Amino acid sequence: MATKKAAEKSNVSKDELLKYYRDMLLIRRFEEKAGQLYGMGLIGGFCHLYIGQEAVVVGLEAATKEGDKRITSYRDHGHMLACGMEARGVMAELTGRAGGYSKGKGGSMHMFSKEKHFYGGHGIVAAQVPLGAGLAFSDWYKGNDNVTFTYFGDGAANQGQVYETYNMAELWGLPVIFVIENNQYAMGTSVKRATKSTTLYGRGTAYGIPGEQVDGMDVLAVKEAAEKAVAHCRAGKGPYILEMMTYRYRGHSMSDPAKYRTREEVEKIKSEKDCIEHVRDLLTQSGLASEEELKAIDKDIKEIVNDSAEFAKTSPEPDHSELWTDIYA
Ligand SMILES: Cc1ncc(C[n+]2csc(CCOP(=O)(O)OP(=O)(O)O)c2C)c(N)n1
Ligand SMILES: [Mg+2]
Repeated sequence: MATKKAAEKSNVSKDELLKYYRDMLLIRRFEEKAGQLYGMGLIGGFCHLYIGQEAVVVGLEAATKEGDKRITSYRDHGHMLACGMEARGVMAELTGRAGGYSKGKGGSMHMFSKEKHFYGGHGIVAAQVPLGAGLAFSDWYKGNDNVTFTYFGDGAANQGQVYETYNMAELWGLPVIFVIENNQYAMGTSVKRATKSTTLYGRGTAYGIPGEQVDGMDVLAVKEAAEKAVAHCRAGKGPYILEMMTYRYRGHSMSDPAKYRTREEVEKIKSEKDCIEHVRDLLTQSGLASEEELKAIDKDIKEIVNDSAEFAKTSPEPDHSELWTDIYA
């Protein structure tokens, strides 16, 4: 497992660390705001927050280039923000407004951006896995060196379609990185209650796909592993599996009785492993950034998030005429 120590040794600049700090903080504050708006009744339907897991998507995005694609599950707001989609458009979609990425008709789990190569947002567990291989197939077919990042959870990793996809992806040498976000739980079921085969990345061995487990709370370790996986894919060597060991701080969705784990378990991870605190410590303890510099970033992020919430509250609801657009009849 790539460790924090190993990552700290890697040569990382102040600018790079500040970027990770900023990008992770944007996701955290955005999600906290989404949770508030949900509580106020301004967001309806399902809403799955990404709080705690920010280092995974930010570290992986650091290894991407223009043209790379990403696809994920319903826990998707962080992935959108990390690939550069606008906070306003994401928040307004959550509140079901016309200014949202799907014109207010999709909601939390159904947003896309062709421009940023973000292909959703999928509510059916593991459905995005074969779709991700399909996206990778399109690049393989065109003969370019783009890579598709296909994210799914530890629970999704027990779905049959994942293994059919592994087989075909390796057989055809598709440029896809399977990112397992192992946050230890699938709704209320812990990994250990769901399987005896708990090293999820190792299941690729049966299909000839290499993989590794990574400290997903450490953005530098994530980035390092991502670069290795990306190089493998771009070199035409086929798929790669990255199992990110991470943790979600909030409930599975906004309605979660949270009876399957103790408050102490959550607090322990928050105090010992938090991904944002880790980068903050790296910056301040090394003297690379001052408290003032970080405070200025915090303020900036707060403004972006407040602005997105204001936009999401004031953008109009979709016009009735929109009922008949963007549908297959
Ligand atoms: C095919 C299918 N089965 C069941 C569900 C209900 N369901 C929604 S999320 C979820 C848990 C998935 O957990 P995991 O893959 O670990 O992702 P996480 O929520 O932890 O990000 C389940 C069982 C579903 N949406 N689709
Ligand atoms: Mg999970």
